[in-house]
Amino acid sequence: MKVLEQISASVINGDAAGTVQLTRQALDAGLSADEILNEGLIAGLSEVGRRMESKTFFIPEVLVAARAMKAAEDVLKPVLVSNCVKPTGRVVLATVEGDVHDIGKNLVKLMLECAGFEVTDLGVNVPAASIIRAVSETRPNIIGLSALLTTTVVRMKEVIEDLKRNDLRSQVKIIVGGAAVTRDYAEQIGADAYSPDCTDAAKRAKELVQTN
Ligand code: B12
Repeated sequence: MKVLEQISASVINGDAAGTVQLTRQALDAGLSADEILNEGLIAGLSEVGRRMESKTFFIPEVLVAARAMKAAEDVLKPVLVSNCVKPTGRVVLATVEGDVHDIGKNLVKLMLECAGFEVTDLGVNVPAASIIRAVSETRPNIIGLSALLTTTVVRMKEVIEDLKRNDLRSQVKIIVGGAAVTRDYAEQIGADAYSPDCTDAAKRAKELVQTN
């Protein structure tokens, strides 16, 4: 088995120590942090999702897998941030109300910081009112919203409508993402950008501040 497959397998098995060790081994072997993240760790969690859907995995298995992924992320973080640049703008980031998934959001935060953004991370399960308050207080260039559930993705629309009601919509750009979001949905709710992954999210965010 190749090391990336081994990393995926150890995420699926929820083996945090093994995942950390294999991640180090992969870095030592010269694999890029991006490859390890996408083709090893995220690939493993995607399989966990499939097993969850087919009801062969339940919450306890998913939690240990998520923990293994997070442990390995700490090994990758210093490598991922080694080429970071100076501040280019401010972002308010949140997982919308009703949703506690934050692994993807945290990776987006990391990549945005790496691209030079100052990120105010409001965390998970964040009501629209808290996002509006943070926008009034910190005056960010961009709001980033994450949703992984089909039941919570609708909260993004509410945030946009609340921004309009508070006369704040024209002052910020909105980027949305997360497994439950599609490009079509982003367009439909009037977001400024959609991104399917964290590397692309940082690129889109840079474009958004340039067109500001
Ligand atoms: C880990 C996990 C959990 C963990 C979360 C731990 C944590 N701290 O995040 C726990 C166990 C808590 C959990 C709970 C639940 N989960 Co869950 N979970 C997952 C799983 C397996 C992986 C998610 C993940 O972290 N992926 C890896 C990251 C890196 O990917 P990502 O989040 O998509 O992020 C990337 C992009 O989407 C993008 N991105 C993400 N956010 C943003 C934001 C912006 C601004 C941008 C631009 C881009 C962006 O960049 C990221 C990096 O590249 C998914 C399966 C899947 N395929 O997504 C199910 C999944 C999302 N969960 C699901 C479900 C049903 C649930 C529960 C309802 C289960 C239950 N019965 O209780 C609860 C809901 C809890 C709640 N209220 O939120 C379903 C959702 C189905 C649906 N269509 O609505 C999924 C799809 C599993 C499935 N196939 O059934 N879950």
